[in-house]
Amino acid sequence: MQTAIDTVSSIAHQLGSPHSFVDSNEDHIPLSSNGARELKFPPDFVWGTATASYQVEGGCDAGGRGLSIWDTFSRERCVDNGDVACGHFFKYEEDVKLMQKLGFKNYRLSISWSRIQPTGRGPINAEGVAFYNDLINCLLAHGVEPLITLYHWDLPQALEDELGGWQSREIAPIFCDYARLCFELFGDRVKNWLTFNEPWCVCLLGYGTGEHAPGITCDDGTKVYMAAHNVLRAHAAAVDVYRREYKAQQGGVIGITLNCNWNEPVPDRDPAAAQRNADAAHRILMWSLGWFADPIWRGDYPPEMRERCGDRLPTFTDEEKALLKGSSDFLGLNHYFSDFVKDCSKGEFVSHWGITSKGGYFGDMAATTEGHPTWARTDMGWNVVPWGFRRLLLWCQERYNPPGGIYITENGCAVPEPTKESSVKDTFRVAYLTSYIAAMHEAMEAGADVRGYFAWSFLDNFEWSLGYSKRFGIVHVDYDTLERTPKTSAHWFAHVTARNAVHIEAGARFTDAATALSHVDADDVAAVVAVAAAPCPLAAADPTAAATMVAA
Ligand code: PNW
Repeated sequence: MQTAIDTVSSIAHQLGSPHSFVDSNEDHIPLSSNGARELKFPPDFVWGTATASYQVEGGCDAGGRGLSIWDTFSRERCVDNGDVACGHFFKYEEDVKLMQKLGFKNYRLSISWSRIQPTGRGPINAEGVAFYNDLINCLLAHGVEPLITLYHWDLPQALEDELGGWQSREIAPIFCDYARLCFELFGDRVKNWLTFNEPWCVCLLGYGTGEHAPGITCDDGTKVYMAAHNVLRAHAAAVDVYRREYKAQQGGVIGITLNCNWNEPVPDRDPAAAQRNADAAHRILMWSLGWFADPIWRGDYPPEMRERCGDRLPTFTDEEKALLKGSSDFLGLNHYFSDFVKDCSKGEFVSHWGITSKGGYFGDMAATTEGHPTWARTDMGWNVVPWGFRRLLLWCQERYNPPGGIYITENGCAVPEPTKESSVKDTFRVAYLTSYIAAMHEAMEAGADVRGYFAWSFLDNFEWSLGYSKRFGIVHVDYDTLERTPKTSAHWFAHVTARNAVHIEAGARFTDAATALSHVDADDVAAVVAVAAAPCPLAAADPTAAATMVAA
């Protein structure tokens, strides 16, 4: 039988028609007598939930914290800001107790750099240090293991003002000093580190489309590529410091988290057109994941980027390349959705605000994405395509084969939840998470070395330029009272993590969650999962995925 990895590696070249290949690793999935399946995970599999400092903490002016670029950007240019957010800065103890109650044993959080160093370098803010000490101690006391992201987008404003933020080469050693400080202060207790969250967003949305802080737009792509270059240099330098100065004594691991969607070429009966779409899909993977992952796992930028960007893509010195290669103990991966891809000589991107960008980064990538009319979409407009997750994982495994495995550091969905009542009965989210976890399980059966999964997000929170309108939490937050209420998905996820398995009802298919779930009583989690079994419209687009998701 052809393995799934073989299948994935050849997808790009084989997809002349969507029906041109079949692989059935459904053989591996144990079926109970009634056709229900229990997908078990390895005993040491890591389950957790995630948040980020600016999205949940609030207390922006409390405890001596300095301004970050997100304070400035959101106050000046967005409808909402993170001044209060979930008030986690004040309510962290309650939050940690809730994690313990739900049995969530791992928690991914980020440190607000300007709480530790209000101007990004120099003086240390003792109150900020005390907050993270208290939070870390509280987590450990409640049996929750922290995974800490050093940079989840909230750059101290002073570094943007004084240097131009990630545009400046000088920022790498400054970030490195901040990282050293965190290892020094917290590394006796924190054993799991991430340098950066999603450099793609930092660079492209921050210094290209301008829809994220610091809100800089740049049409020729130069700023985007320069920011990425400096993020990579900063990442490598910080990992080097951890390994040389702290690892032996503290014994932790350190890596990076990258975001990537799956990009499926639009099939075409004309082999030349099919090939063009396959090349375009490959380019999107290179311009999103490969941009960062290639330097780290293969030693330099993808050759396709060098070819098309020329001098606008900066070059690494031999020393930098050596420092970068192997500079992540594992691959942290954030994944949310998939698209179909077509070749397009004028790459174009429409942002959350409806701003269209062309040229530069998008022109270099020369690809355009579209959904499939039958796909369910989340409140972000993101396509629900579990089989895309499976393919992405196998693709990552094949291209990078990361020695420390892959950790899913974010996966989840925003759901329209206009009232608390509708929010806590989040059947759509349960179906989304079930289907994505099942797809991840399939990828693991087929050879992807996935070792952990963190649901985004523990709490409803500040969704960046979209403010509080998008709810990603498995715990509802009432923004008037800051009251927390676990949603159906939180109870369901607690069940998954406790059993280290996900239960799939007989006949369940995971594609058209939206229509299928509208009439379900959300209190009945089993029914929710079962009803995710509506007729599978995706069968038309991907018979392979449909076949593997359906019990006999
Ligand atoms: C991530 N995309 O952002 C961030 O790490 C989180 O802070 C955020 O809340 C979450 O995902 C949901 O948005 C992303 O366009 C932003 O592919 C954009 C994309 C992916 C992730």
